[in-house]
Amino acid sequence: MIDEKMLDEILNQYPAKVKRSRKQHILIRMPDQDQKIEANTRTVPGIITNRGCAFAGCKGVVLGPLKDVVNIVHGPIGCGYYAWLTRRNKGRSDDQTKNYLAYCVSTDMQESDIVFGGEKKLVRTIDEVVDIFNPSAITISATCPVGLIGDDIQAVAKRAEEKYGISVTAYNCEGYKGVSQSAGHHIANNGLMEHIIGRGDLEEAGQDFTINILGEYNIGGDGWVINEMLEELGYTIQAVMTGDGSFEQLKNAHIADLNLVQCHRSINYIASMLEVKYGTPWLKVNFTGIRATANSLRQMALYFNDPDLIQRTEAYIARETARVEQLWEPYRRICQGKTAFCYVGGSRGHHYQGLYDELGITTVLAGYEFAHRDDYEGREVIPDIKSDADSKNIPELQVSPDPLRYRLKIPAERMEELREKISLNYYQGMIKEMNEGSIIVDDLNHYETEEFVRILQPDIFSSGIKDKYVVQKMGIPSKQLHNYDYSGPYAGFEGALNFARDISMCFTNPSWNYIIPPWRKKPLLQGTVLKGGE
Ligand code: CFM
Repeated sequence: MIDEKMLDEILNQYPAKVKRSRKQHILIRMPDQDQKIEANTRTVPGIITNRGCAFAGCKGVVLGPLKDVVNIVHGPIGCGYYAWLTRRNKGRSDDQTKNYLAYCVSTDMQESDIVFGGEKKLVRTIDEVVDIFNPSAITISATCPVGLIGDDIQAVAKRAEEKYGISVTAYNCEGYKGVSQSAGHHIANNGLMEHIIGRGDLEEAGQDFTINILGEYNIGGDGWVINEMLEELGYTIQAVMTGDGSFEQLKNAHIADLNLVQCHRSINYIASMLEVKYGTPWLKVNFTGIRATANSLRQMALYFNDPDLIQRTEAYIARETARVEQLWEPYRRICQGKTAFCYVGGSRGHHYQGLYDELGITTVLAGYEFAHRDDYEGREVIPDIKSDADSKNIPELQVSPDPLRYRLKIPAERMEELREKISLNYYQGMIKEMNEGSIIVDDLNHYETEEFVRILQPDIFSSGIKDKYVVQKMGIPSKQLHNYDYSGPYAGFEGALNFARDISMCFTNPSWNYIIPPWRKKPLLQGTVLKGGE
């Protein structure tokens, strides 16, 4: 356990101003108090953070997984490297010639483009993309220099759209646009909402239980597990945003009767805007872990309130829980009593705690790289969040009810009744579910990582590639929860079983016995020899 005094000792290594700032980003959980945490502010220069940039959040996270869209990265080729599919967001298509995930398309700006402007080159790139791929949609994502030299990518997109009669949208997601990739999520959400969702001709769902899945990116095949489960239960999935998703589905996303929100951080803007514009409520779900998956399925069935669906859901949960619990018992025995750090970008820092708990593993430290206060404290704090120069940099899109397509999906009284029982249009955040004495850290940095690991000595550290090996060199296994260390899927019942197996392998791997962490070489107690008689 860490107390305020120990925390202070860790922070005392910082200059006074940095200490004051970092202190507001770290909490020791006291369940009987309303605790406030600072988040979504700039990382102090000089500190080694795990965060990415706005371009990563826009192109990499939200737009990149759309498989039938050619994503053009407008910038020098160094940024173009990240136009590759580096995030394990899998996608498959019936017509593989319309799946562009494997391609990397960049304008490869040169010095002359920086000096004289890059718009002409962007126009030529679009012509080439249409000529080679003939896609139904193109996106253009700007990297830093584009904003600095002032290329008007919006105007280029508009002209290309008129010229070719396809969707061409541009995103001013220059890396510096915000304090982290979170800014890029918001920029991408705005663009998709303004130009793509609602572009389709469909007026009605036409099928029972039609849903969209928001904030599921099909990392390691998670989305496929979820789709299979929901389809077996009788749901019709209109669109997934955006894992294995497509422009073709997305343009008709307005017809769904319910929007599921898996990752709140990256897509809550679209969820809220769809509610205002089309009257579609959203439900916060979490398909990580047996309990969370069962709970989410039950809430969905209750929303649709269909006796057959409710009964099918219960039968499915009973069958799958029994199957998985039997198979994972040996793993649970290995995991029982262990402790974990659970530090990921946004939602996963919260979601995986439930799965750890089911395996008998206690999360002693958790946090997010770039989430906002509502992801920690719950959406009720949104009105209290102060905007600053960085957040004002991202336009707030104003939407209003669509005169033709807005309709209540369920009667208003039923909506009120349901809000008492299920997470409709609400996310409670991470903190409320955390144990007394556990540590919550926003934008955990490498110095603090080393200090917290030294003191708490967790049995497993879960984070990403940027800190994985530092921690492993301390003799502690590290599980990447961004890309799953090339394993997965980890979603749903099947995924929980995969996770239990992989985590057990981390614990039973004998290699940790050969690593002596630095603190084992140092004496734990320090004493001084006093002169006789004193
Ligand atoms: Fe959402 Fe994500 Fe996450 Fe995220 Fe990400 Fe990711 Fe993530 Mo890496 S969208 S916030 S920007 S759940 S890429 S699939 S794992 S940091 S916790």
